[in-house]
Amino acid sequence: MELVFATHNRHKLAEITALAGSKFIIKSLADIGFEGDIPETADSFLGNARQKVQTIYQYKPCNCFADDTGLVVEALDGRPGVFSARYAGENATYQDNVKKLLQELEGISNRKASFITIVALILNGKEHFFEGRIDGEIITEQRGDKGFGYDPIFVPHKHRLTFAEMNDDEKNGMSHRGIAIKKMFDFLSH
Ligand code: ITT
Repeated sequence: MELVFATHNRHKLAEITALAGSKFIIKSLADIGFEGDIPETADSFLGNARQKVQTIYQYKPCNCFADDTGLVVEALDGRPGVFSARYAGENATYQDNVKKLLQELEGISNRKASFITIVALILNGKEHFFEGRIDGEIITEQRGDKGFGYDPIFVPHKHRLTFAEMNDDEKNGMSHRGIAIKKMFDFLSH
């Protein structure tokens, strides 16, 4: 079965392609010739995931999905949340965002945080949603150079390594995105 993944994020594309195995063929936006921007202006993960997948469906009706993810930090009342990509400003890099978060948490002992992913799927014109979440904590210094985004400062609950110190299989096996995508693949397999 072919599915178009509505993302401009190459790290996400690599993670999901690894999870797809041989049953699902994941097509990128480049594969369908989509080069435009995908708006994500909603105030919830679900709203943004929906906006992304609908943008692609309107461009080309097909079976497609999108993921919206954010890091929710308890001591910061849930920030950066839906603003995770632009926490340090509109054109912020991953490093800018990580540094800003570490600064905001300086001197704060409650380091609890969760990654939350909502996947929106359009299958034969009908929408479906899947959620994945992993709890953990934000450490005080960056460790590891794999993964992307906030991975170097996030250690999942009951683990010692950051996501940026894990290989793809390890991260995928427990991550927010891995959980949500596996739910979608299970749904599609039945
Ligand atoms: P698309 O919307 O094109 O899929 P994006 O990078 O904008 O790509 P999101 O809005 O879902 O994706 O993610 C917002 C930010 O959250 C992203 O820029 C990263 O900084 C962070 N993020 C998302 N998934 C992550 C992960 O698995 N590990 C670490 N940080 C992640």
